[in-house]
Amino acid sequence: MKDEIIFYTNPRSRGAIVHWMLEEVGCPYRVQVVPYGPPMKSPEYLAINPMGKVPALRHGAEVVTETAAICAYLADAFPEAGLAPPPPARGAYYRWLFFAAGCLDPALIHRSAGWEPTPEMQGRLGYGTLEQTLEALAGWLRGRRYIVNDRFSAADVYVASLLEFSMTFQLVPRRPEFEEYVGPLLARPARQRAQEQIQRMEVEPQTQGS
Ligand SMILES: N[C@@H](CCC(=O)N[C@@H](CS)C(=O)NCC(=O)O)C(=O)O
Repeated sequence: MKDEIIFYTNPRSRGAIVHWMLEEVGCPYRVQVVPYGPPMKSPEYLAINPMGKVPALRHGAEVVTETAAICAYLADAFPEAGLAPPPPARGAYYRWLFFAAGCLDPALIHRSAGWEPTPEMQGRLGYGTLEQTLEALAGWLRGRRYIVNDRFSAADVYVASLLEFSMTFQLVPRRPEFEEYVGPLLARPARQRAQEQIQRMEVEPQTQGS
């Protein structure tokens, strides 16, 4: 199929974010579960993602890796889903999507690994400290339903997913700004559908159609 979407993922991975995004878009896609270990480092899969990591997406001839990039790509490839603001109004959209991928994600991983930047390193790391990163994000989210005005977008799928993961694993305190923002987003039908499929994948880890 010319423009078939193949979604490479693992049920225990950032692939959950792309899964939610695909369900928001509503396009047909095929799930290819990539087991951790040798299959993810096989020549066949390294040809898709040379990092040997999930998620990845093939859409016809296009291959996209990096969770935030996949979310932004899908929003652009399926404009009818309305998951990206029009280009002149994309300031906050790009700002917080890139902030989450470039600052929040590494800050969370460093904290989960037990690594704390020294004051000298804080000046060199894009995120400074996790606390600074969270303060900046909380300041933006305070009183907002969505990252971009009154419009749900791919940026919400990504930011809300990282916040939910990090609060669940107690890397981030459950501050009201985060809970009030994340709560209604997690209840969206598309996210529920994605979660149900992920749970099924855990029990039946073979390739799935959707
Ligand atoms: N920067 C990448 C990170 C992807 C990543 O680290 N994926 C993990 C799962 S969440 C993985 O595939 N790890 C397996 C490995 O490196 O062997 C993204 O945002 O998509």
